[in-house]
Amino acid sequence: MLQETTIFDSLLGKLTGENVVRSSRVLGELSGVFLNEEERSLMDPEQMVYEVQMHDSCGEVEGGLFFGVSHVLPGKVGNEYFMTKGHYHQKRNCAEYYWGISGDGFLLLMDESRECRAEKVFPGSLHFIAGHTAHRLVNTGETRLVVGACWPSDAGHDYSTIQKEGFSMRVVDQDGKPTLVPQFAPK
Ligand code: PAN
Ligand code: ZN
Repeated sequence: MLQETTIFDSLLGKLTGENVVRSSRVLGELSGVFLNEEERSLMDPEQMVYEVQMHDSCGEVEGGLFFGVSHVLPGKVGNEYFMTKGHYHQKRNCAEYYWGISGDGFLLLMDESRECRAEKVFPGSLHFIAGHTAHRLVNTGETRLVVGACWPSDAGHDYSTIQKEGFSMRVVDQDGKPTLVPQFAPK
């Protein structure tokens, strides 16, 4: 039997065909993500911030893999660039690969002691995200930031820790330049 093919357009970072699942996040559902909540609430709640296209051919089984592409749109809430929610993996020891496809930005990486660093993301950049490391993409450019990803299908996503505690760094526009600023943990 001839199976429908899945196509990954490696220039545009577009994934189509069989077993592709798409999901998107709009500003209205990103409460508590950006520092300036008031500014966010004044913006269009339907404004898309990012979209993920994922190839799921095995489900969340042990030993499986997921392949995805994240498209983070250009934009800012106040002076803070559009970014993903960010997460630890539910299974903390699960690692992940990211690679830059198009656009410019940063990958924020934070370990469980809240030590945070940023890696520059650009077309061709490769990023190994070790286990026990929270990760978030930030688009500091004027076009979409498109980033490929591959991770264990049983990794799961823990969003609640980041929702509660945040990252210890934010990326903001200071005098037209992306700048990392410390963010103290909420009490
Ligand atoms: C990525 C992320 C994607 C969206 O596929 O899920 O960039 O970010 P959030 O999941 O933080 O909203 C990944 O890291 N998967 O494990
Ligand atoms: Zn992940």
